[in-house]
Amino acid sequence: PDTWFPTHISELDKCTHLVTKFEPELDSDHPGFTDKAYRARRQKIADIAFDYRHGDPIPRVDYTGEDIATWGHVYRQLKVLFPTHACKTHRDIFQLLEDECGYSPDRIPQLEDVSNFLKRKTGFQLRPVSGLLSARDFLASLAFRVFQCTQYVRHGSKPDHSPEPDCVHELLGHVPMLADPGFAQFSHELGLNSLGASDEDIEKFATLYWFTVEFGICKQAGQLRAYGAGILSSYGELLHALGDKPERRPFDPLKTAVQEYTDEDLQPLYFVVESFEDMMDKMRNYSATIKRPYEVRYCSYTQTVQKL
Ligand code: H2B
Ligand code: FE
Repeated sequence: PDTWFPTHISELDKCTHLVTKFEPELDSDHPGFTDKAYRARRQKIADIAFDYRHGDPIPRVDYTGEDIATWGHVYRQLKVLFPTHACKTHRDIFQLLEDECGYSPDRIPQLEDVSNFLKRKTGFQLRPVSGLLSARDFLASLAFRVFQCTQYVRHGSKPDHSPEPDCVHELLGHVPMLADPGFAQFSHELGLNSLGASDEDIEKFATLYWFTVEFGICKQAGQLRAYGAGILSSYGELLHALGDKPERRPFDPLKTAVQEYTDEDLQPLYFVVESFEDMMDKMRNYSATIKRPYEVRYCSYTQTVQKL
């Protein structure tokens, strides 16, 4: 039996299956579990995502002083490290985001504005999501150049680490990379290759995504630099990843795809690529070997996937 997948961008309205393990309502270890006001705020932001339909402008959020303080704290710390720790693509586009898209430590950018910025740069757009999404739905949306993006801010009592994705992670880690044409094309192709794939292959794509887009390290002029969004959005992880504690191995898709990983703490293991281009080449070669029920072709005029 074939696995259903979206063939038009509007069908992403059906690709909203959440993985709820980290949510503050359900997880008594969540730093916001006992904070009623935080949970109410989170619920209001979650409702934006539940009510959202393809084509809507993304509603704006009135962030609280606490949210903005958390954002500013992370932002200021990271900015000090980016010049020596972030890859060139991230550095260049981060500057552009400050110049053209209102990025600053004093204000949390609105997803609608960032989405419009990305549309101009690479044709990517954001759509709000209320939490961690299933890997299948998340990857499928990339096929349509849509990045499902959380809109809430992590709890203020633990500004330096969040086990769940939040908009600090998305806006400081992912968005700069998605504004790079080469990386956007790569993400789009990865999404297309995931459509209709078996559960086993989705699991492998998710693991590869983890060790590249989330926690990847590349070489640049003989030095190690972070290009993964999970590293680039955490001061502690950024210092740790390029320091001498963790293990670093050369990226090899066949091996990396089956490597176990933790999403609770600093990574003990990273995979290093010779360059950004090297990572994308290797991933493309890997994807070409994955069996799928259909070949697919994307038409950008109609935002439609054709089954061949
Ligand atoms: N969901 C959300 N909301 N943001 C992500 O960055 C994300 C996700 N990443 N679901 C996905 C899973 C990724 O780790 C892979 C594809 O599983
Ligand atoms: Fe992420």
